Amino acid sequence: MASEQGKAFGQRIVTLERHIIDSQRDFPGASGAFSQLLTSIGLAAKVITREVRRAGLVDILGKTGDTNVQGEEVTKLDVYAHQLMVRMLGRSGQVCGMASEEEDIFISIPSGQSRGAYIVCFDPLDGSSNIDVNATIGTIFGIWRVMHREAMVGEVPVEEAMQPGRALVGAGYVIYGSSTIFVYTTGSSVHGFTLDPTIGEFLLSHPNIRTPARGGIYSVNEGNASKWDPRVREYIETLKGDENARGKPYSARYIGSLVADFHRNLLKGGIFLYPADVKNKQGKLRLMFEAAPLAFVCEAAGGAATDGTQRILDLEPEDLHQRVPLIIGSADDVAEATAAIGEP
Ligand code: P6P
Repeated sequence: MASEQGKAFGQRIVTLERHIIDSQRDFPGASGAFSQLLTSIGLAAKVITREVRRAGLVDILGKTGDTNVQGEEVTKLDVYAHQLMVRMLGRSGQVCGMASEEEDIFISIPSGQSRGAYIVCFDPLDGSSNIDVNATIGTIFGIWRVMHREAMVGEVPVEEAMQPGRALVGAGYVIYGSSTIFVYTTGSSVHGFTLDPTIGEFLLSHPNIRTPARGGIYSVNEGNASKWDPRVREYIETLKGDENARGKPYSARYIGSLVADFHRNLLKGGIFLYPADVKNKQGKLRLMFEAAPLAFVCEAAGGAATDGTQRILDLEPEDLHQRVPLIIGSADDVAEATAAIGEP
């Protein structure tokens, strides 16, 4: 019987960089540009991890006193993560334009700078209202290819970023929790890597993540219940009783940090909802920076994501910061929720 240590030595240690390069073989003719871009995001995740882990020790907790384009108070760690992502992506040489949830305008990489054919939309630090209470937060990113190569001559127009989620070539998230996990997909499979801080490497820990077709968890802010459409209230009530597909109540889990709620449900099975309500008629979450990238990951893991009537990945964006109702998670649960809540 192989010893535990022997088994450990026997297990192949796969770093994020190694995995990206190995996966590149699935794309004949790949130039390595996408691999370099993904590696740059991985490096940004390591640096943000360092700052998140020591945020309480240095003066980057708390608010800056500013509000972002979303009208939300900006924390110092938000600003740090945003500036770092802009710098790392800008210097990767693989990006010609980017958009951040923290910046109201599209950022075109100057034509004099080394640029590539990718457009990245990202939420640098999602759930940042949880930073000061040491709750889990995350980074979300989506990678599209520029639609018109001629657009790369000079200023890249924001229209190049206005692509549906189904056009994503890669997407993922980083979750800064009890450990830091980097999850990404190029559309066919989803893989998770846990940061080993002793060697500063992301190591493959969750190969080929598949989300259960049905879960036992629902995640929604029930404090908004009085503002929901009655059909939403009715659907949520069915999850609390025995008259549902499980034949028993679902468990309620809601951290208030999308990446944390999404990641738990992806691994265990479950459904996350941020529906529209009488106050937020388009919901609260952003299509380009949150819903589309996570929907791309979720579908690649066998799950589903809708806005209550249609597939998130089919939504044609009309505004860079547009919000969208989000129902995401286990495919059977999402189908039932959409049927219950969607337009008659
Ligand atoms: P509420 C965090 O501010 C966030 O954007 C997501 O991470 C999270 O899912 C949602 O908002 C929480 O919103 O209204 O429930 O506090």
